Amino acid sequence: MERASPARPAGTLIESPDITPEELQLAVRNHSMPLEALRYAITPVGLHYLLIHFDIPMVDASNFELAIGGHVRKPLRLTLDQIRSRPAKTLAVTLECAGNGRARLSPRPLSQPWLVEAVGTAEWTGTSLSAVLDEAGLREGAAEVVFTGLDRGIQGGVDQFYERSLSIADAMRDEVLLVYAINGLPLPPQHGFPLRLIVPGWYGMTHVKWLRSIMVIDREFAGFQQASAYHFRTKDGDPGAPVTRMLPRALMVPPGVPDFMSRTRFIDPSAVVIEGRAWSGCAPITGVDFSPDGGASWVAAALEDSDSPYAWRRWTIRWDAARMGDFELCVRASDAAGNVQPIETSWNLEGVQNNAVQRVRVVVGAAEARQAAADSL
Ligand SMILES: Nc1nc2c(c(=O)[nH]1)N[C@H]1C(S)=C(S)[C@@H](COP(=O)(O)O)O[C@H]1N2
Ligand SMILES: [Mo]
Repeated sequence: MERASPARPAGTLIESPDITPEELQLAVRNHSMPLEALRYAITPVGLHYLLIHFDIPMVDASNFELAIGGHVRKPLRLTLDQIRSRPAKTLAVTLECAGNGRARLSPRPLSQPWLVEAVGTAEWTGTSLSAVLDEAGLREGAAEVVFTGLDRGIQGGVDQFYERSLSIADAMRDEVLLVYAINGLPLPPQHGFPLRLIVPGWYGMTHVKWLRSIMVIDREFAGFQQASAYHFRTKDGDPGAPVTRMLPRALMVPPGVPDFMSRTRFIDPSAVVIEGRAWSGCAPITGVDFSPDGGASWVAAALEDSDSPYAWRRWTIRWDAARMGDFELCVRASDAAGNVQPIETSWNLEGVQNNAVQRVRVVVGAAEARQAAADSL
């Protein structure tokens, strides 16, 4: 089904730094994680970022059934109780939206205008997807598994249920879960109640919420969110590379206290410990570097272990903020696959995978200067 496009469809390139009403509309629905929440290893549920393309469906768990079918020997229908009575597994997993960093691009593709904090880490509890697929029995020629949500809307002129696919090999990995709980509580509506997919290491779009069906197909899935969206393309018509696993990123808790409007940070002259978290979906994080001078010089931060290979790692570094003045703090992560966060954004049409380094403006000693000025009156 094709529908008329709105006046400014997603992907329209915006030259102005001003946020449009359409972006504001998305931004108030889909919030990011406040950076101070990087202090928690496990993000409290209400602080975890959210991304919802269409509307949050209201689901009655008492008559919910997940359908598993398509290219399988034995199609299944599972109630929530049946899913919850299967062997359970809990994993701490960091999720990041593929569009994180989009608002920093220039020109900026019209879509959810994330800065840098579209991320969160939760303890997800669910049951193994591969065990369910084994029970259904993949038939000869099975190629991909399609995950369909209950939420419907129009994007790119296409009327669709939100759906994404995985290759059989990716779907059968041990860590891929059908999840019904977050941080020990049933999923709240906004995170996919009653059931969602979790694919550790992959960007957010893969983790289909409000699952209604899992269909095995014998060809490549051509759905909008798979074949059209989520590709790294620099020009129209370019087939592009599909977005899959999260590139490395480190974020810091901005030190000191913020100015209400600009969020510029103010700190007293002293030695401070800067802390943050770093993650990559490609390979383990091997290093985090900190720069107190906008990227002119870098020093290695101390990295802590993480309880889960799929969750971010804490890092700390002491910064001697003895000198009064303006500073631009930067942080950058690298992983064991050789990926290093770039200094500059890598521009693309959808504004995906922009993992350029975080920059935080800090003013040291302004409070003292203000106090001294007040004292001298
Ligand atoms: N059914 C459905 N699943 C979805 C989405 C959606 O709009 N509908 N958004 C995806 C995207 S783009 C992201 S980044 C993650 C966000 O998950 P969260 O809101 O639980 O943080 O959910 C993914 N799963
Ligand atoms: Mo996303």
